[in-house]
Amino acid sequence: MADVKGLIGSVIDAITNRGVNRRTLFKWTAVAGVSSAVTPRLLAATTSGASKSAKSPGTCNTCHGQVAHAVDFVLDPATEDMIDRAHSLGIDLVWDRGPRCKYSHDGDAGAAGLCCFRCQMGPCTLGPPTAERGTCGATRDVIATRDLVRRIAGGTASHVEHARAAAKTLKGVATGAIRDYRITDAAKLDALYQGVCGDTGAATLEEKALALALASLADLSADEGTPAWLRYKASPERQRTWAELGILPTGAGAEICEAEHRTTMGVDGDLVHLATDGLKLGLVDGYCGLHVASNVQDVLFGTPMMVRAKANLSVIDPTMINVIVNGHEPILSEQVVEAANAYNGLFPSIPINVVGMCCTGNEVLMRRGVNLAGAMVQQELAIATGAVEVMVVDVQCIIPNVQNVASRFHTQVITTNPQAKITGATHVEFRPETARATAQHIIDLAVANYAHRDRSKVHVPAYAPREIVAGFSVEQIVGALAKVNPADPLKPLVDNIVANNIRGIVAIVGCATPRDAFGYQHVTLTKRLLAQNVLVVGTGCWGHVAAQYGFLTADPRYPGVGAGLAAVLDAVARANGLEALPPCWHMGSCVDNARIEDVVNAVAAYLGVSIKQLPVAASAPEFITEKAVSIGTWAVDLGLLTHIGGQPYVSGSPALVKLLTSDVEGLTGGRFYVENDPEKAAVGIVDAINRKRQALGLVI
Ligand code: BF8
Repeated sequence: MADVKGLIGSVIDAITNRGVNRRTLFKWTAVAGVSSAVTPRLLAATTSGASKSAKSPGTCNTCHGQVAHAVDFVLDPATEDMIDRAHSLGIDLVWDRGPRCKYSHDGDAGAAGLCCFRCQMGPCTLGPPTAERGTCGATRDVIATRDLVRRIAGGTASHVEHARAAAKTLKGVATGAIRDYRITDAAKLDALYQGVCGDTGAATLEEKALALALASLADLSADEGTPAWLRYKASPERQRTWAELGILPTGAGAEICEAEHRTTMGVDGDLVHLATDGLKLGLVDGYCGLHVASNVQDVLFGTPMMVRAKANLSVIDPTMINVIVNGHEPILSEQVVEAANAYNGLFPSIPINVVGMCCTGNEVLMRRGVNLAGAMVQQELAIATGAVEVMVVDVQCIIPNVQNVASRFHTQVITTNPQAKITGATHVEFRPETARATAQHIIDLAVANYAHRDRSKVHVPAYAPREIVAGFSVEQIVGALAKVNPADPLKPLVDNIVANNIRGIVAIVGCATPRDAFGYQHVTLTKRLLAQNVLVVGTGCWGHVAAQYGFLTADPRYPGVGAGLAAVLDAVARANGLEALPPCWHMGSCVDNARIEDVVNAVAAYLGVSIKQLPVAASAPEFITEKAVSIGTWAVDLGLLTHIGGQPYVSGSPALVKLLTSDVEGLTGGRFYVENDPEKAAVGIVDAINRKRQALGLVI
């Protein structure tokens, strides 16, 4: 027992002085044979940790008690293997740094949204025992809401910039200024041209592409009228609702600029007025960001159809030259894949293996079947394999520490976007006008860098990747259903929803958090929903987690899937000549959440009801980024129950919490549902779905 006490002492010392993540803590206690009765005490110690402030057991400083932690959950042994490897090399990971972040230990004001940095009179931190108002008199409601609106604006700006890049590329292709891309999906271009532009007399593909590009860019720059993409994509009922609420946006630039202005010191000082601006930004995100980026990329690079691939860190092949494409905009990664294919076509002695991370990984998976290396939180681990010649990145979710890890190996991190550089990384500026040559240059750098690989440092985990099936665009879903009923493709889906073989549809989207065991919340929620016959579709880092766990694997036994849903999946698979479908449908990157709205709109129109009446919900159980916050706001605009696993730094304003989780339902029909425990979240979501079914008169 003395040894155990000593161990506890050293553990607490380590927590106090350095911080420790919970995974490491459980490992230490397991190795030492410490009983489960002792471990909760250590957990409590981690919660009080460096700050020594009392927090209840089961919570921690990193997440301020927002997350119900998994005790021993392992998504994928390849990831665990690489975490051990990185730690053995003394490499800090995203899981390690959070508990040591000073800001996290300063009490809960930051997490509650009550730290204001809007001017130099502060920073003001509200809450007992400090003042109830900031220096300027801003209340906790105003401070928390202003910050939330700024985060929504940040996420919206990210998607709008993504859309701008896609639209400008399409414009260049249409005018001939850009020659390294072409229009790949002419049918989709034609449909979008008709829908977004109306018939403006364009005859050729190029004329239609130019009209679509200009209309898209006009939506970004306008400061009056309603975005053309919103008028085309949103249902008439939603448009009427938003018009009545006064939240129809004008152009993206004007709205984001207005939001920044309203939230600066001394402008908008009313919670409800500020919050409605947040709802408006959600629409900008959806219709000036997500829909534009997703659809224009389909026109340029092709609309995804079912593809097979592999997923986990072991897709990094130590016998090959490995290039990781990481980020979000496939304008770059499409060309890198092309250049690698061209190189491999020369039958070199060591071919190139391109693998994808984050949403860029999802993009090239969906259209090209490129293997998935991992989610955002795994990017350091990928480099720590020591077998990556180049990690080429564009924008968003590229954590700056990748360069720090790369400096321990021969890996070259190559930044490419004029908006995004990382100190120490190689910058190779990428422009669509010279895309092919730049991609070729990047491949040349990778080939040259292979000579610098230190074989003694190579460690690729010896766990076979999962076999996965992805590529579920709307066109693919409708196409697969059409094999069941060619005359009325949506009928099999809607009939099975009505009959309760499919209880409802839940879109699980967004990031994977380092605040808990990797993927635990995604997996737990997905499992529970599948078991209750809920069709789960998803995007983003959920796609990586789902792939690594096996939710994207086509297994004719449909393990863990409710009998009704399994029978539907089986019938659709057989009609398509397939042995099985994956239990979950991976619909792409985060901008591809636009695809999910298209599906939901189609079901609502088929039933003649509003989206808000459907047994449909959204969930981002592990959300991290501002982009996830803006997408979530859009989902609430759409009328969806939107579950999030943790509060978005608003808990310091009970009035704002009430607005977001309750009152807003009376406006849009949607609301946020905050539940940190995925088991409870599954119950809450299914309850909500059942209530919607009852209201529609459907069996439950
Ligand atoms: O846009 S899910 S961590 S990679 S923000 Fe980022 Fe979140 Fe991953 Fe893609 Ni989406």
